[in-house]
Amino acid sequence: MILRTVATIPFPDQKPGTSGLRKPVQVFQQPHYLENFIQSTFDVLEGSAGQTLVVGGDGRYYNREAIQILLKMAAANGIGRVLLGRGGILSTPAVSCLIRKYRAYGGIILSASHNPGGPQGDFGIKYNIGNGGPAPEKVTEAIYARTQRIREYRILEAPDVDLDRLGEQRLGSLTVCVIDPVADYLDLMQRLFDFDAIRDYLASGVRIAFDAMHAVTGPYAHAILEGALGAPQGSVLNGQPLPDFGGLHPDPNLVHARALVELLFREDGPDFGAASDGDGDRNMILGRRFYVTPSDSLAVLAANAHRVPGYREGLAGIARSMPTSQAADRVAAKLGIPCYETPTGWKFFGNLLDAGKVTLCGEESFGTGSHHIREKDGLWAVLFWLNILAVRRQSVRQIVEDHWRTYGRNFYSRHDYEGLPVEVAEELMEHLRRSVASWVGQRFGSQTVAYADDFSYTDPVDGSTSRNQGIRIGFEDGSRIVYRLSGTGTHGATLRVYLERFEPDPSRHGLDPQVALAELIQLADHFAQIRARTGRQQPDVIT
Ligand code: VG1
Ligand code: CO
Repeated sequence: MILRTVATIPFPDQKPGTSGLRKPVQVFQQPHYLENFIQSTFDVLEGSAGQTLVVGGDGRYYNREAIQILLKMAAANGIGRVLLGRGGILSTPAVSCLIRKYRAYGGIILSASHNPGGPQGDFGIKYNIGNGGPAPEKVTEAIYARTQRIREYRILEAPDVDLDRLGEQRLGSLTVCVIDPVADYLDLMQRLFDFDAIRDYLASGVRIAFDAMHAVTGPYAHAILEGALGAPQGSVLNGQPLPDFGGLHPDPNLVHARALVELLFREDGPDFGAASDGDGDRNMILGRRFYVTPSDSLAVLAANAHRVPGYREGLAGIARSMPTSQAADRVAAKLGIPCYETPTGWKFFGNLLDAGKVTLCGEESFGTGSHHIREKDGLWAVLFWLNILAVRRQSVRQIVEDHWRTYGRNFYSRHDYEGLPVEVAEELMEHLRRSVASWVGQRFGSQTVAYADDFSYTDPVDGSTSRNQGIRIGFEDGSRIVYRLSGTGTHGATLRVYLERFEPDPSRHGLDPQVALAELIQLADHFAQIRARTGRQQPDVIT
């Protein structure tokens, strides 16, 4: 085995976004591209010599090749041990679980999460720190700064590691330990949820469908839902991870998880349905002929947490990303606990969780999680729902409608305009940034603007400030419109428009959200001149 030092030059575009570095596969396949980013990451990790890293990916195209490169570079950079999921497979929440359980130095996840996969799709890489969570901005900024100065990287010339053989293998001074990707995660879930109660509930004849979308959660769902919990074989759909996700787009929403939605909306459909994304940290929850918005899901979990063993002691607090609806705030108020509002991206929850200030966290983008790890967790959310259903023995629809009767309903929707020219999207945001302050106090239709700004967040734990996190326009009745540009897309710009209106009157809770939000949708276009500036008549994706 030869340790090689390879000369390289910087790539200008290696700035991590909302969650790691994501690019088309072909960009990652360029000579030195992946290597530069990995070396830059190792360069900013102080004291990593001899330490343990957790490594795994979502099984997408280029996963196995990237892992071989990563292992050889870890060996050349003095890492002591790598815990690697068999076949190169680990979900994002499983990585977080393993880092914490084995007190690893950190972890590297090969995934572009909800982005499409395959040779024409996207690839990604993200670094997680010792608390198990996504690297905070000061770390990702240091990695990026390093990528702009890199001159060489180190790699071991050695035969490939057998990714599929459990047990230890040596790569120079590095020990690669190939582990079962599911076991430790299952163990953690069994300590949080009442598996006996869920097993009884599933044995009572209810039917569930979990769509793994040929992404990473297949092995986890087979082992947990059909194995440990005894759901009938066939409850897990598309359960085999495939490099191209079987042609599916593993983004669990009403558009991309269409087949599951159609199944659940049949008269004789299953009682409970769920799906997760590429790397297993997202979840979509459905009942028979019923869709639960992620914002409502967070609120329902919070209101029912005392029924679940892992949360019986109560919640310290709740955190949600700024564009997520304020449904959870109402539960927090009733429970007498604080509710924090953070910028978009799971990395902002890490400090609050570490400091014990919050127990549950959520984002409108199908992300929910808790202090059990430091990532959002798709299957965890599914088990949380199943545990509540097992205790309450009501339908998903009954539970959510009952929640609305108690707390009122926060009508909510997100409109995405994808693949816009970058300049058009940036000018639209700049126009808003310049104009919003002048709209405060003005009346538009039935709404009066109460506040309007570009959201800025100061972390209550470390005092760091993150600016320009989304334009928000708040109205006197509590309604909101929020605008952001996506930080995970790889083609052009994606504009996200988030809409929210509170409705206390139960006789109006059955309205279609697009109808209930019609005035706000119109105002959102009026303020940002979306149609005029983009030429688009409607959004590409509505969730
Ligand atoms: C999106 C979501 C954000 C989420 C992020 C990563 O980011 O809006 O809430 O944390 O994806 O999720 P953006 O910048 O595109 O809006 V995942 O499951 O793709 O890692
Ligand atoms: Co994800």
